[in-house]
Amino acid sequence: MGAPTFLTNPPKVALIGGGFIGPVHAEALRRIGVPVVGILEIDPETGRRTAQRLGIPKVYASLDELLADSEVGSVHIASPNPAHYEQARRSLEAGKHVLCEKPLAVTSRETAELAALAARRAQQAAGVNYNIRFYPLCHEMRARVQQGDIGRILSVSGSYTQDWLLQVTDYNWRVEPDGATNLRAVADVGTHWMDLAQFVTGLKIERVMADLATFHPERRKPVGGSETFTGSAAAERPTEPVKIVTEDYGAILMRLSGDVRGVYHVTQCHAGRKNRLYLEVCGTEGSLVWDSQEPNTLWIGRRGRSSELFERDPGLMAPAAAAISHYPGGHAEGFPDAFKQLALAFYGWIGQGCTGTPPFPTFEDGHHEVQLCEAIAQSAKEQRWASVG
Ligand code: SOE
Repeated sequence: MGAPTFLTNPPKVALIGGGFIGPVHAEALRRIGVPVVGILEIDPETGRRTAQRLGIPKVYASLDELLADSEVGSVHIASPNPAHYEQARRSLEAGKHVLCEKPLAVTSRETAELAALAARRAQQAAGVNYNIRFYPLCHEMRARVQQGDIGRILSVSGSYTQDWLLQVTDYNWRVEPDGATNLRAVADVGTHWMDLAQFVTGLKIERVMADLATFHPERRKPVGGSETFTGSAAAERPTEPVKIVTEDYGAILMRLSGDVRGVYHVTQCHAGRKNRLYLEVCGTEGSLVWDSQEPNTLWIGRRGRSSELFERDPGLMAPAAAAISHYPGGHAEGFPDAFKQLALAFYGWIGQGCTGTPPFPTFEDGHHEVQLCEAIAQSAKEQRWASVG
């Protein structure tokens, strides 16, 4: 019998934010038996609408009200990035477990403080939602690297490409400066790529050299705002011009631990690429390549024999990867399943009394990602290599 996939007596959750990603958290939690009892939104009226849509019983008027709710044992933060720091800090201080969307906060001073606070509160789980690790074949890549299947790692490369901000009329809170690094594409999706590359290889990115570009120095903001991935719908509405300083594109050269070489690029203006993370890990004995838009297939590159396409099948996978793959081969698993698996790791760890190494991305990992963002911003500004941390 495998590990339970439906939890008994888990903490009850309050959700902050009901935009694009908050509802994905709510759905994942329901699938594993974790009740979502309340929501905090930008204002109570929006909160009521979201609560009704998602079937969440309570709407909070403020963070104070949410934190005072003794029924709530855990807080999921899916609000815009600049709000994360205060919400995460106060939730931990109130004794709640916290699962925060990425990036954990906007400065490394904030994330260092959050990581230290989490370390002092060892009985509370503190995670960052780098969900892409939880595609089963990403765990499989990590296991194959650890087993030495591809030998010594020589280089890591890839990209994270999207097209939902391609046009000047595409607008979302993410394009606005955060008042710190003011990074957007790198912070929003680049950190996913860097988290995955480091998770799979077990290496840390230590130095970076970055080139950033803002293709649209001015965008048209729909009056009344717009949601993530709703570019064309929002384009129908009246707009006002807004100056843009956050980057649409970034190209980053990297040195990882052991002097391993790396390079990736990120763009939110690549027509036809809806939401694609592409990762290649090259070693002395072979290579591993994964594409998030074909997440059930892993390409294994060989030199002296035929390369192979490995299809996700828990019966054929490494134990760590099989454990997070709940459907047999041929029954596609995707984005919502990765969320479910991260939530299971998070609440499974809480169920075991928060002991041992957390099997999910921690606040420490979230801190490192924000340090990376700062090094990337510094490198781009000064046009030279920058060290991380
Ligand atoms: C928007 O760029 C976004 O929603 C990211 O914030 C998510 O992390 C990614 O999964 C999809 O794109």
